[in-house]
Amino acid sequence: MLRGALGQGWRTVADSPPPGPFRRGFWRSPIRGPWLTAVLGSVLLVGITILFVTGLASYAAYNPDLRSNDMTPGKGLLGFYLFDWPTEPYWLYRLNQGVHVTLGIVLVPVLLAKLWSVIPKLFDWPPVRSLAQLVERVSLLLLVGGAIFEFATGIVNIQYWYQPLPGSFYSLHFYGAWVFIGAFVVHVGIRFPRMVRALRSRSLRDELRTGTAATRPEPLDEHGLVAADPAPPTMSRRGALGLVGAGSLTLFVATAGQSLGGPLRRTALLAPRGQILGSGPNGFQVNKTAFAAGVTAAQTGQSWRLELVGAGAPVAFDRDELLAMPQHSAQLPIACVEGWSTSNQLWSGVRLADLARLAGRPDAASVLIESVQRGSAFANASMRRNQILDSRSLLALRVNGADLSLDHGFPARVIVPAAPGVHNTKWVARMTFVEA
Ligand code: HEM
Ligand SMILES: Nc1nc2c(c(=O)[nH]1)N[C@H]1C(S)=C(S)[C@@H](COP(=O)(O)O)O[C@H]1N2
Ligand SMILES: [Mo]
Repeated sequence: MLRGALGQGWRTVADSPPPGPFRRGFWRSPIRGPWLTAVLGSVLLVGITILFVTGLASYAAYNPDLRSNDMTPGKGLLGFYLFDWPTEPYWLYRLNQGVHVTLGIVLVPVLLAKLWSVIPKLFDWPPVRSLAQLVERVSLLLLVGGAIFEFATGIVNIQYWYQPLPGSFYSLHFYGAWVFIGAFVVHVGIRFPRMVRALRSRSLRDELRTGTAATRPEPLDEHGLVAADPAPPTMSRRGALGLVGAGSLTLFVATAGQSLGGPLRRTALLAPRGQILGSGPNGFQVNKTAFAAGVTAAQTGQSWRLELVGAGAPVAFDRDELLAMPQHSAQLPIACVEGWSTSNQLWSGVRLADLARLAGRPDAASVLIESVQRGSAFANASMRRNQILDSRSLLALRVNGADLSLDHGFPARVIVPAAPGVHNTKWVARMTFVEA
């Protein structure tokens, strides 16, 4: 269509690409081709689907419809799928976010290899051939840009490196996910038959038996992935897949321990909260120390009170009064949104349900929990009725048989099964139980 409109001049430009990557002869790898692209693509198809589902679940785990919880208040219709986050199984968030972050990291080599495998398409010449092709190229821009954006923001976030972000991580990563997934669904919809055909064109088992010397290019394809002028092989397809697999495995070993615990904990060298510093009952990960949070001994000392607000006048208790109430225990992990988690810790303290009763709101719809900490979005959180009423939901005073350390939230912190770590507020000062 464009050709017709622009006539002879365009035809000349179209038929003589500028030198370099715009010419087909520039790309000479003999293993680049639809089969390799399809193998990498099918891994990404499964992996990215899991990333998307666990990502959206992670957002739901915030209970963003409760006041003070929502990090992306402008989400509008994109929150259509939200549901009440359960407290059962208690390890749900630990699993969800461990999978999201670990899988995201492990897929990086696969994503890079996939982009390498299709890079000649970036230099397609002429850049615009028809309207349909223009639309497709724009959608590919959203696809590739969206993938790089989601992976980059995710990794920057778990490394606590926010400076390069132009806005709130939560909103960027949330909106980015929807843009990316839109482009991804379109892309998969268009390319799925081609992917299946390419996968069937060669046998994986045979490829894994073929060394470099016997490696031959795939037959020339109409889409221009296969090199027109292939170089002699320097690596087999088996070698390429092995390299990607080894990269992914290395990343797995260097990060997964932060969520799995056990002996892998010590190999989680790339995870900022992977290792355990210190020992004893309070010897498990601290995300933010009291010092870093600006919480002082004066705020948590003798004068500290827990204030309960509900029906009627507020009531206040000091720590000894809380310790004199019925004490309950629960084995629960801390599971951070950034993917790291502790193994189960034995927490003990007062049930949130008992505090709701003391506040005169045994049937509260939600509770707003506020910390003595000032000036941080992590200093408060809201919990929903199902979370208040779970018998394992505690205002913890002790952990593993000892008083909470200051860094773990002394005098009192919240712990709720299956809730994201960020809602397990430390140094709690006030709880406001509300009816609706
Ligand atoms: C296909 C790629 C990805 C998609 C579609 C995706 C999607 C999502 C979504 C929708 C959320 C919830 C956003 C929110 O809480 O506001 C989320 C949260 C998160 N994602 Fe991803 N994600 C992807 C890749 C990654 C990667 C590669 C990492 C890091 C290795 C990562 C790390 C995180 C973290 C740490 C959170 C929790 C954020 C928080 O609430 O604090 N994501 N993801
Ligand atoms: N007041 C307050 N509570 C807080 C935080 C905080 O910064 N301030 N961090 C939260 C986050 S993000 C996590 S993952 C957990 C970590 O708890 P821990 O440091 O005891 O392991 O505490 C949560 N409670
Ligand atoms: Mo966290």
